Amino acid sequence: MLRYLTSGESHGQSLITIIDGIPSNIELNIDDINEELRKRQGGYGRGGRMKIEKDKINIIGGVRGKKTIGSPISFEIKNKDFENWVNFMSPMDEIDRESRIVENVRPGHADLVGCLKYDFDDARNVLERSSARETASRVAVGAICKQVLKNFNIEFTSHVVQIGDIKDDNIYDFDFIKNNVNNSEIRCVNPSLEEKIKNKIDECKKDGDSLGGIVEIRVKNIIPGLGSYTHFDKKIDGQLAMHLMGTQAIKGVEIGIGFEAATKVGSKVMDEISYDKENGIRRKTNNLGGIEGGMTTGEEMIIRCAMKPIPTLYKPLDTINVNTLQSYKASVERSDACAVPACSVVCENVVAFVICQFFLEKLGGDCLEDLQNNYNTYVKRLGDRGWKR
Ligand code: EPS
Repeated sequence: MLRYLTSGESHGQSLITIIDGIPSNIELNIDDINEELRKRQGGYGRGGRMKIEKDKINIIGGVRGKKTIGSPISFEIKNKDFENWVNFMSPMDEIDRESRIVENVRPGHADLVGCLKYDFDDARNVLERSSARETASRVAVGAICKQVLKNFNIEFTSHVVQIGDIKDDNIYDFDFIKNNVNNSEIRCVNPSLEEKIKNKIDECKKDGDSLGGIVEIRVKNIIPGLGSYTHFDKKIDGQLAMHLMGTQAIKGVEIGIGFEAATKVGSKVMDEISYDKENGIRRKTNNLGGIEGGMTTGEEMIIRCAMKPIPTLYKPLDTINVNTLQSYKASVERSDACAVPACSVVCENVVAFVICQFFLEKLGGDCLEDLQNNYNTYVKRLGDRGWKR
């Protein structure tokens, strides 16, 4: 079972991650992993922190001479900002708690309930871990998973389809998104919306407010049969939703046409099936986003995630002091006005982890060679049953 654990605070020394279950003999390209980390740091609307950090992965274990060896892979991503926070964050030295204490808990952040649950008088203990800084680790995990799946031609892309109330209603094909998304500062492939959205972010920032949005993740060249209908926790859509909802600030996940399916009659939702010798088994539409009965159909996967606006507001909302219970305006921490473009990179890599988990579960293999053999056997059997890439 492919799994990972992350540890580390936003302004601590570094983020530490261990992934267990990556087969041996997978060649890793460090530049590709760092490129994903760089993309996550970007996007119009980010705040001052991203000018300090230059995220890079430092692999510590589980890899030799650029190839995985089947052992747990451990890596570190340093927080450069730690230098400015040593006196407040050092794990084992005396620290100055008072100067960075957060008592006026921010609505929408984990601050209040975190303090109540873990019995803290300082929400810094909560926010340092609940911070979206941790998504750097999750992106690196996804980037490693992508390098496993690259051997089987499985590709990923993502883009921003909405920021605030500005929405891109166009439907794009996979390659168009992949070829254009990195040219946009907001990861939106509709150039006519670029300025409009950037102005909206600027306005919002000036007002001390923040913006959320919707991102779309696409997966190409997937095989049918990842996941299962046989039990709730084996359904790939269930696991995708769990991992995506477990990502900071995500409030909703849709597969295919998602919530819209509830408004239509069945005949306008189901993807009709056909067969011809040349193309094999085909679908006329892909409303269900490449998943039926908790299993991949082999059609492109289409997943959307709604990100709420970031809760740290420069024009703060009403709250209480968690210790005195008196009314105050919420604490203001340095933050981003909009992190939806970064969220698209994060969610894409979270999806890559889940796909890799199901892929390895289906096809197993301690090493790349076993995985390739199992893949070829399975694809041949599917071919005999009428499925074609
Ligand atoms: C975050 C607040 C900001 C963001 C941070 C998430 O950090 P800081 O308080 O240091 O300015 O920049 O995101 C990251 C550090 C990152 O790498 O994405 C929050 O409160 O969640």
